[in-house]
Amino acid sequence: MKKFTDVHDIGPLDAAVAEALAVKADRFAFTHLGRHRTLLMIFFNSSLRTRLSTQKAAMNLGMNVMVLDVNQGAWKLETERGVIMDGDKAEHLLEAIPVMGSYCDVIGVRSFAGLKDKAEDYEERVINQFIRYSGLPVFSMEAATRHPLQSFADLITIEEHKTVERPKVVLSWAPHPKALPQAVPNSFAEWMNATDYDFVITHPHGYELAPEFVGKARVEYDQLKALEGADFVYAKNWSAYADPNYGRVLSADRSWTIDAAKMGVTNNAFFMHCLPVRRGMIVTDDVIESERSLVIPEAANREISAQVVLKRILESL
Ligand code: AN0
Ligand code: CP
Repeated sequence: MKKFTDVHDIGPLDAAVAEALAVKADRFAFTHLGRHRTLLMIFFNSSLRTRLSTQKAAMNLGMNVMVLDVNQGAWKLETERGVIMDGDKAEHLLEAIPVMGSYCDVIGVRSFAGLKDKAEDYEERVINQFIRYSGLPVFSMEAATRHPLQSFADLITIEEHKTVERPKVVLSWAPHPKALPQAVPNSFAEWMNATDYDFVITHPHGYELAPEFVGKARVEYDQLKALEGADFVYAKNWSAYADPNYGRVLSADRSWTIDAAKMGVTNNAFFMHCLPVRRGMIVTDDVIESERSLVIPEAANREISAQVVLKRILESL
């Protein structure tokens, strides 16, 4: 595998999940693969899970790992070509990428959407420059429009817990005080649409996701109706995608918070969220602490999704 930025890069999902379960059963079976190989993880944004789980996955494979927090201690990077660099950015990505690439064999990049310029975000300008100018395998640790390591971990978690062949999976918008990217819901929808699950998206009017991500999903504006009979409830906030409100918070309506009454209309559904989560906004304490909450196993599976991706990249070097 030369890049991992979306669902298509992983190939057939049944094979990917089977490989994930094999890796999970024996995480240290491939420690030889990463010998004398170096992973560089580059963060333009904060992280807890991605940072730790990806580093752990790389260590399970015997790799060396370097982490660069671009906004803490590195030079501020210009990402646009053709600008006169007379501001606070001391270095251009076009020099920084090949320099960073000269010290490693694989690059992971976290670069969130700026939520100001839709075209810039949806063209994935930052991670695409890494792919183009590093000459190395590059994988997304959440880019502007997708978070595929998260969606892969979500898929593994659903496959481990489902009790019917075709579960009903509901992606529900939930309130949050700050503007968040669409990457997690976009990506979750992209991966769910690649399965044969019964997949439903629910959100208030104005929060429609890009049509290429909604795909064949059913969109239901009545949250309670959407949740009826659900086997998995996947909560997430996102900011508006549609113009002229791109990147804006249109409402923080707490009637959309996932609580026990809403979980009561489901088919005793499991609750999922990628974390970090704001309690009282996205979900109530009792739901996230309930025995149907999968947030911790879901986060634990981030190590597994990262290990499958790194393993496939190492096998292709
Ligand atoms: C980020 C987001 O919504 O994309 C990261 C989630 C994994 N969340 C926050 O910034 C709170
Ligand atoms: N779910 C997730 O990617 O978490 P972090 O932002 O903490 O890495």
